[in-house]
Amino acid sequence: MSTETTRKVFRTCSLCEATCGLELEIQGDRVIKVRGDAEDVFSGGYICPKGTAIARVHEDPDRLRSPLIKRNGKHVEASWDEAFAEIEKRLLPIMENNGRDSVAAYLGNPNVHNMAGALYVRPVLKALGTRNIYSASTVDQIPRHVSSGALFGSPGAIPVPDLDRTDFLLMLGANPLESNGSLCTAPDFPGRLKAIQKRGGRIVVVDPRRTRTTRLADEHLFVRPGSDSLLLVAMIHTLFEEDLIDLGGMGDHVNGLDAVRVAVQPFTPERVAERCGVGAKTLRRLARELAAAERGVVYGRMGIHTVSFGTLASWATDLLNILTGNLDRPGGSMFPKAAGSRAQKRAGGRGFSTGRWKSRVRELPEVMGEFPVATLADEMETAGEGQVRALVTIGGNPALSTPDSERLEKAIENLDFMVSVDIYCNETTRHADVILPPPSLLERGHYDLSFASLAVRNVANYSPPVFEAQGPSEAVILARLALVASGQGADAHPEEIDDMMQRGLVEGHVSNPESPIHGSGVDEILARVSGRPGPEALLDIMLRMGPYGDGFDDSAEGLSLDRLETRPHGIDFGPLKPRIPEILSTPSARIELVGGDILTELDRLDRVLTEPQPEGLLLIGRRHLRSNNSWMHNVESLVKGRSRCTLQMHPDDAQERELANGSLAAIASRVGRIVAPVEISDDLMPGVVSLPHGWGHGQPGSRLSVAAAHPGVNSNRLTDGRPLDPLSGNAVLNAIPVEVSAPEPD
Ligand SMILES: Nc1nc2c(c(=O)[nH]1)N[C@H]1C(S)=C(S)[C@@H](COP(=O)(O)OP(=O)(O)OC[C@H]3O[C@@H](n4cnc5c(=O)[nH]c(N)nc54)[C@H](O)[C@@H]3O)O[C@H]1N2
Ligand SMILES: Nc1nc2c(c(=O)[nH]1)N[C@H]1C(S)=C(S)[C@@H](COP(=O)(O)OP(=O)(O)OC[C@H]3O[C@@H](n4cnc5c(=O)[nH]c(N)nc54)[C@H](O)[C@@H]3O)O[C@H]1N2
Ligand code: SF4
Ligand SMILES: [Mo]
Repeated sequence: MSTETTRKVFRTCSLCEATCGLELEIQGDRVIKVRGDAEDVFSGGYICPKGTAIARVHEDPDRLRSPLIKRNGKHVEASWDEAFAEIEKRLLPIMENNGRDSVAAYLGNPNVHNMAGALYVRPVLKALGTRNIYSASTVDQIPRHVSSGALFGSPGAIPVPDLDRTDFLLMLGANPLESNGSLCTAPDFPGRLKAIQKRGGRIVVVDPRRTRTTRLADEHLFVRPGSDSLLLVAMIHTLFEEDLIDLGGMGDHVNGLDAVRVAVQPFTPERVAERCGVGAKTLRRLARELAAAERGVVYGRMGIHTVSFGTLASWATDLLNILTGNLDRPGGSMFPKAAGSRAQKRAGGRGFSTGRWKSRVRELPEVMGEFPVATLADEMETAGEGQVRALVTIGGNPALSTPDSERLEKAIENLDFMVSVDIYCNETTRHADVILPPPSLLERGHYDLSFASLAVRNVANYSPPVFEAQGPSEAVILARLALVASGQGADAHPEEIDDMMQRGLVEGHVSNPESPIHGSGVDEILARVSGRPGPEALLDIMLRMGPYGDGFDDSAEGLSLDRLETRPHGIDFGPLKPRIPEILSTPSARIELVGGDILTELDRLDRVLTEPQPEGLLLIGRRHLRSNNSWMHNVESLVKGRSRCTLQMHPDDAQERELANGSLAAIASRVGRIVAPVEISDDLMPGVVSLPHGWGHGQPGSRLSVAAAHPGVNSNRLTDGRPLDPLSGNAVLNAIPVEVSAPEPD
């Protein structure tokens, strides 16, 4: 028996958006047990199988512990100084000879789960000075930002369903029993859904596939993939037609109600029903039910955002909430107020615009400073001034995560240089000339900067590192990368970046006449946070200057990182409170119901409806509780058992193609062809097939021994980089036309 003492630590799980509290039992340098933290103010002990696996990722022998440099086609271990010297030697000449836009950056999903990613990527991008910025946002939630920009004037003003107080939830294209929720941070999402039913409420789920979530729901409606915007707009139509509009408290805060009435006129339930696969009577009933609910809310996610009308569908969910008086009221759709956000100003602002510049090849508009990742390969392949010759990836695996990925990988292979900040050598980073591995998730402090502003309660929770980092922190790695890219050399001190960022943040506050520290000395304030690592120092400033902060007044009761550290289970600031009009940043200080280019999308929707309905199978994705996008398949406990990377299809569709359960099927789209085992299931709507993403491991040069034994196939070889949601540039990952057949014998 070990004589080492065990210690208990509490930590917020940073693996998905649910932010569960974990209780870790530590012995020496090992995690011996992980359970849910029963006292966590938000999750109350809830945990999923991935939460336990956080320890397995930390221990994973395949996780990189030192930088790798590619020499003669093979990755070899190198020191940190060698790695940065290599980047300086190879990246700078490309920038100097071909211009700043010749370097592209891809920022992956883990950046939003990580303080370094949230705070230190910005200086890297600034130093690169490129317009070729890409991220997981354009294969995910960017339509939601664009619709919020149009309606509320700010892409960050995203309302969330007030799950704990609603009694009617209409949920579309989300499967929180597997995903644990998205753009709605709610640990124990399943329990919160059951609680709706326990208090007599109703849940209706719209999904082309029967899922664990639809099984829990009171009603499940199959919908034809890609058609939700029609369904939602027909519901809006019904509200007008049947005189069910009741803006409630929003009456004085909206512009454009008549324009909506006119624009939705053509979309009668009867006209859209066949396209949606949902009857007109049902559509009308849903609209009436929402209007009649005392506290109702419409919530949509991946399945309605990653389609060709993603922004319109996101807009339509908000419109339904606004028109039924459910926006900004308890039990409806509400705006969180995060502890790390800026204490609120007055309503009104400059509003939101896109297209300030365009991509070189396809002339796609920039959205939030990014181009659609679906056009990254175009920018690499197409010769001419500004052609992308080098790539920086930070916590991303676009070779598995982004559309038409076989083409993207070929383009990456032809680059002159690539550097990746990543904990693994995987399908993407195997192509990198230099890999810079940050410490593990347990070797860093954690605060959910992103998800606190999407949470169904206002909470704050800080987790100190569990173990001392074995190498430079991710913030230091990114700071050094920024210094190299800005020409200050591989030897420059990363503290310069810390100082620059802290100074910038504090200067903003002391120069603001409404700030409690207006007129204070910058150095005096900086001295108060010194001694903390860079991200923590920034966090402390943000918390102290935030809506619950002490404003740097030590005698005040308010929040500071010191105070938060005394509360290992977090601090609960209570349920969400109304925030309109203060949250509005439109020039009119009102909600612009037809802001942005929403009306042009309604016109396009009308045109689509007049075209003949395309025939053939439509491919959709799916998530599993034991998955996490592309990168946790190297944990044995999460991949053991039957292969999950199967093509699910309806028995009729299988029979028509003479495909048996377990047999292989060839799946072909406009851009690619893959082979996967068939899983026959009447969970699928006829005409719809489903394949999960994030698989396709075992590639030469990657170092993922467990994942290689459970490779699966890459569904993004089928997704197409050409069609996009025009307003946001989001890729179309659901409703992909495919042909499925028995593979030709070799
Ligand atoms: N067909 C299809 N494609 C999809 C989706 C879909 O539903 N269908 N979903 C899309 C969505 S929503 C998303 S968010 C994207 C996700 O796609 P990506 O943005 O590519 O993110 P991940 O697949 O999560 O890959 C994460 C990478 O970060 C690394 N990593 C993990 N932790 C850390 C860390 O702490 N620091 C650093 N530097 N690296 C780390 C991992 O090794 C891995 O390489 O995929 C999208 N792609
Ligand atoms: N276990 C696990 N959890 C995760 C992740 C993971 O990979 N695994 N990834 C995380 C990330 S990055 C994200 S963004 C979130 C996403 O979280 P969710 O938004 O909940 O995403 P999914 O679980 O993919 O659920 C999407 C649902 O949409 C349905 N769907 C597909 N097409 C359509 C359509 O056209 N219309 C409608 N109405 N439905 C459609 C699918 O059948 C599926 O049930 O999950 C996060 N949590
Ligand atoms: S639901 Fe998400 S946050 Fe909670 S334990 Fe699982 S992976 Fe971690
Ligand atoms: Mo995502």
